[in-house]
Amino acid sequence: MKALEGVKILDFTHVQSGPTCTQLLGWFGADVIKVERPGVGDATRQQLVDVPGADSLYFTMLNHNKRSITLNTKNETGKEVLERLVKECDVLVENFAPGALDRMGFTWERIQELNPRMIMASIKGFGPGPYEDCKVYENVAQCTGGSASTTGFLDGPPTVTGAQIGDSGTGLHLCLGIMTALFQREKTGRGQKVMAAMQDGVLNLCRVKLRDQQRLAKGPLQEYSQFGKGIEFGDATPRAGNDSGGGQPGWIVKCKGWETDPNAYVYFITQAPVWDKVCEVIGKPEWVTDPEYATAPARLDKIAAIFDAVEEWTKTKDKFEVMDICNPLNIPCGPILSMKELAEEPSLRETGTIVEVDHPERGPYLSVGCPIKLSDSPVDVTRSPLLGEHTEEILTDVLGYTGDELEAVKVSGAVGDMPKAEAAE
Ligand code: CAO
Repeated sequence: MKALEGVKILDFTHVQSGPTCTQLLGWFGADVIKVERPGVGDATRQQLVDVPGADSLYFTMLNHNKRSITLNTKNETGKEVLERLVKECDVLVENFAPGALDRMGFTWERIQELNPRMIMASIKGFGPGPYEDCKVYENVAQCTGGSASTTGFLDGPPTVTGAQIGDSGTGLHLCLGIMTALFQREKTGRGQKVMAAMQDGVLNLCRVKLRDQQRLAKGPLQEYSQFGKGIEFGDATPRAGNDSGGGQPGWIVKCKGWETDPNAYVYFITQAPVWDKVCEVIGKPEWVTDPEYATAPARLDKIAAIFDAVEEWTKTKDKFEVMDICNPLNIPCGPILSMKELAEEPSLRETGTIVEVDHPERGPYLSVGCPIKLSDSPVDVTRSPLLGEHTEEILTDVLGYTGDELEAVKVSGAVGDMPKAEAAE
């Protein structure tokens, strides 16, 4: 039995943000019914194609454990089918551009009329305010949510990060909102609207940078290496390169092989309680007692110089040797792992964090499995559906269409071709 067994999700999501949310719900055991436009489907099916004619990795890696129904929701019969789905499901999840669902005729009021228990969960780029009507993609959210202005090096431009904090991050936020609303519905019997704006999600993940913005009003940020270099602070939280910026200084330093390997680096943290061990390891035992270095406050204006010394040592070891030496001494450090190394890491395969999935059109591929592990609700990752693969199954098994009624839907143009699962295999 899975945690969300019996919960039906009407999945109106596309691209990345919404699909990450409904994929999680599917992994927790919900029945996720993905509604797609006939003949077209989620645009990502045909984006970044690496195997001609097959669904892209972009799509397959975001849409595991879902069923696909093709439905033209602007066609009258299509609207009727959608109404039946709204009555049948527990949660509607969507990340259309603002107003698209209303234009289809499915306002929040109408949805409540059809099903007062319905939880309607939306991702939008912005919350209410001057930008609420804008269409938004990942990097727009990173830039408007405070991440880009605080990422990168002091002397370089604002920088976006590879972690999809705008899309996948907001998908996670929405998923938590949905679970909370389902929990409240247990007591009230009522559904509610759940909204996660991408700007808000990114800002939430940049919380510590708003902390620093306020600290800046009281004086320079001493934990930023900019302070030790004597570079003046402006009036906004600066980009801090690889500074930890927190209570324990850290930096990315070179390891053996850095001249040819772009990932021969390690993140090294000079954890205060083990400062004596750090000094011994890097060959600076005199710093243990030298008053200029012995205490954390005394070291604050020397962060860059300290990491130069750390690097002199790390350059003599490879990144895994650094970890092997430092971990037993409780010196936190992390090798910079490439995607290639992560894809090949056996321990991640064993925990199901990296999974190999088979697909009838493209063959086996790697994906990131569920990063959240529940001891009583294990995850089985199943491949993403082909476009409309479950249309007939959903019309009959979920909505109870039979005979002439089913035929009428088929000839109405409301649904697309209906490939059978066996044919797909
Ligand atoms: N049948 C018929 N019509 C359908 C349909 C279906 N099954 N599914 C969708 N459509 C229609 C919608 O009704 C909409 O039509 P109208 O504009 O005429 O009302 C249309 O398809 C396109 O929807 P869209 O505007 O959401 O799509 P887009 O590609 O133009 O924009 C995006 C994409 C992501 C920018 C936009 O959806 C958005 O801003 N979403 C919210 C923020 C978000 O999630 N962004 C992250 C995306 S991941 O990087």
